[in-house]
Amino acid sequence: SVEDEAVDKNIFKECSNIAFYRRQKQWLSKKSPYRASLDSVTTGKDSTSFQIIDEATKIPLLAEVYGLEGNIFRLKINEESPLKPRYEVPSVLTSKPSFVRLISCSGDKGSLVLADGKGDLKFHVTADPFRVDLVSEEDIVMSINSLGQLYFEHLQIPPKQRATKENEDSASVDTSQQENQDDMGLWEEKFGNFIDIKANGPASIGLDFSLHGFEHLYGIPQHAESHQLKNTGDGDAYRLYNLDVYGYKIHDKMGIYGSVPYLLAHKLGRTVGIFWLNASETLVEVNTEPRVEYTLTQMGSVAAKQKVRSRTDVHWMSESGIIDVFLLMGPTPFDVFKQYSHLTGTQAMPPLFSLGYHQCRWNYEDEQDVKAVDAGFDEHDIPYDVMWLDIEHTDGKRYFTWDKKRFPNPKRMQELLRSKKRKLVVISDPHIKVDPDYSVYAKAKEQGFFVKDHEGGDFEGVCWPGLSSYLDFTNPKVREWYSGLFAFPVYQGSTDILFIWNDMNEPSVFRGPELTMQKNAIHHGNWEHRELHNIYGFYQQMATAEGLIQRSKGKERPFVLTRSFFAGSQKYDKGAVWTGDNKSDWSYLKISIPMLLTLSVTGISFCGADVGGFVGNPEAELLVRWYQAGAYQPFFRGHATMSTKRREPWLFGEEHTRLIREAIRERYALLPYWYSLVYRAHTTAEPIMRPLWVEFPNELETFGTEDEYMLGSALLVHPVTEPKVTVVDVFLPGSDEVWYDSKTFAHWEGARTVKIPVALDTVPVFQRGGSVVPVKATIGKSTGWMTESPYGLRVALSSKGSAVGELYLDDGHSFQYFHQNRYLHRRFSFCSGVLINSCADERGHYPSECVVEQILILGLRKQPSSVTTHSSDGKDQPVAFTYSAKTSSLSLEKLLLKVGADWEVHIR
Ligand code: NBV
Repeated sequence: SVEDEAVDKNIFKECSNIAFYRRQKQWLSKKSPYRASLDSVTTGKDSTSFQIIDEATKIPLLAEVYGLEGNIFRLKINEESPLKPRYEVPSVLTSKPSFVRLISCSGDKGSLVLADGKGDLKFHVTADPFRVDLVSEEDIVMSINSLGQLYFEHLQIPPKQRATKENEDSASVDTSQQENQDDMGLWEEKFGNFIDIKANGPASIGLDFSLHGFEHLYGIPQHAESHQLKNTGDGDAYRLYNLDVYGYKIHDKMGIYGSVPYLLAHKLGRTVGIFWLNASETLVEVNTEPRVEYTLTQMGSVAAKQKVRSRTDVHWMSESGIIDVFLLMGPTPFDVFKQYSHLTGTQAMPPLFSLGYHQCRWNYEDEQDVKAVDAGFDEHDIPYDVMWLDIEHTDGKRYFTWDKKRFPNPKRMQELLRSKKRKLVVISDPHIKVDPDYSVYAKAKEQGFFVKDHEGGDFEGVCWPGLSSYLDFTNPKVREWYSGLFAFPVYQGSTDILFIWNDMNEPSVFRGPELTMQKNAIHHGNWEHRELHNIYGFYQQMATAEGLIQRSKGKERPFVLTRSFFAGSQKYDKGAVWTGDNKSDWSYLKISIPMLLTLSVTGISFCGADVGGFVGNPEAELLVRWYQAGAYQPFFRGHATMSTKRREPWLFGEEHTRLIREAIRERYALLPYWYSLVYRAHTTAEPIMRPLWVEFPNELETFGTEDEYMLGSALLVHPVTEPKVTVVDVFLPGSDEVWYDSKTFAHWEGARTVKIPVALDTVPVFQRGGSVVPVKATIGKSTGWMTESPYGLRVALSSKGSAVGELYLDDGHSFQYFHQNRYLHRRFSFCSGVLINSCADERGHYPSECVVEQILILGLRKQPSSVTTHSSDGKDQPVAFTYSAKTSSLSLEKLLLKVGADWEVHIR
């Protein structure tokens, strides 16, 4: 059956099949030849540069060091005078990183010390052998090239040309290279039946980073692996190479759909980040030495204190491009998130509907099917926001068209959805059917908008439509043209409730090497595909999002789901990333948590996994558990592949329908909290889903936790990911914390593991003492349906009897929150028996008629004698209340307190 289908490892490369990996490994057995020439130091406006000389060949590299606002260093190393320019990744960095002037403050000859203005961070360059130490208050946080793994292949004239030109001169170099060519893959590289001919020859780069005192590293998605990075053994590096891997294997370091070449390291007292800006195939080795002798050779003083500490070495290797690395010096996890967002942007603010539940399947067959599924949700009283159509909705996989038989009247279908304030998402892939009668193909062909093969013709590969060409989204002109295809008059049958899904954009090419595009295909600017493979999908999503913005004349926020992504996708996507073709198996439900946590800490907050599992048929229990978990993950979509049985939420008997309904309804109840979290991700780069170590950075026990996580700072979620369990062990962190079971209201002090009994209707979610979570008190058909519905506040008191929280709201769909400050940002605080609703941001204004109708206070030790509300016009009103001594909870109902007004509730 499909479930048992294993990933064919012959299709995909292992490290040993990768020539640049073999070359670097072989070379590293030798002594590092690099010396920095500090006589060559020059100080420019923004950067300081010097040469790095290869002692063997004497060919210089040029190093540039930049200081960036907010504890960031950037180190660029390139050839000083390459034969031709090497690829530098465009479009990822935010337009204006602000520079800080680095001051050189070195005494001795063999080193150079650069400091930022504040002087507590130093960039210490040792000349021979070349090495960098990043020092904070006399403590070496990180060293670069201390293992001598700096590696740089200089561009060369192809051997054939060289042989004819400078016969004698080059003879010695050439013969050795030609002899070795087969297994070293310098000018060509074989894999299976594929031969990669390399017009530019070898161009690989590499560098090592030693993180002193660090044992916990995270990041470099995408892999179906644990959240904490594992040590990589021989031939087992983390691979960053965007690939379409159907039913990918879990606990594997092979590359899947997207890449973010960025990792974080955390230890008590400091978090740092390393962002390796390179879009070619990249490998990362990680190796932790638990206890190593530690000597501070140059820095002196503190050495005595720390003789032994752990260290993790990270070795980055890329096939081509330049070394361009950003060192984010923290010191806290939230500082690092901010630093990374200065470089690559924050999560775009998605429309509210996209935080609702999405119903997808490959495929909803026709308009009738869509109508019936839509009605099914209403019949079963299950809210949902978005209906999805996969590739079969098109006329022969020609995107931007409709299959006339199945969907004769797409606008009528969208009007039905609109009447319930719901939306439609349709798929649009990057491959374009070779068909001169298909206008998208004809126009792209005519204008030369396809990726070219190495001979200069349009690249052709096989995908869903049969023979296809691939739009070259790296070309700004192609993006502009593609964006225009989403204009309402151009995209026949589309309306403003239609949004887009970009799939297969690694890109997936059925008969290509590793199911992707040949590396020697040619892009705009004459760049080979190998230089930019990992950023191809990023560009499609960027163009799609731009198209949706433009069709609304700049007014509406887009939503675009993408399968492939790169560093910075969060800023263009205005939508989500999902984890591709997972399986209907408990192990895939379980691994969805670490996979999403990893995306979250690398800037991609709006992410999710196919609920139910894409491949295979989940049993009812698994499906229920998956809905319960998915309801607490940012992008919440049920999806299934073609050959699976139908699995709409009501097909598994009444009891299971009830459980799924409850899970989805709880998601809708929590939407105000979700939306406020998204706003935070958007404005201050705080991830929505947070690994425990982020919220509890001083507690070692949290550093490896990945079966539970924080949703924002208020909720701890521990999804049940195993069958037939009756009890789960939940770790509640923080010795000063109190935690409340969000259903039973039972409470515990933190820094302990508690055994929570679970039935099939239990979702272990705990509210942190000291928090206020805004909710919706009544649930409707869809988020749009609920705009006016009243709010509730769930207040959980800390051990000191206080709590704070916030609510962000706006129209949920336009850019007016941004251009006209049309939003409300409220702050709720509880202290000494008084709950206060006040303004959190005076700039925002939004006319909301909504009221807070319910308030629940957990952790109130004694029954109040009176509860009164005070409004800003001075009116006091007594309020009826219910107090439960058993659960120490107070509940206020039927209130009419305007959400946007200042008021107080006094509890005496
Ligand atoms: O378009 C069909 C599927 C889609 O449903 C799925 O979500 C994607 O990940 N798509 C892959 C292509 C084919 C998968 C076998």
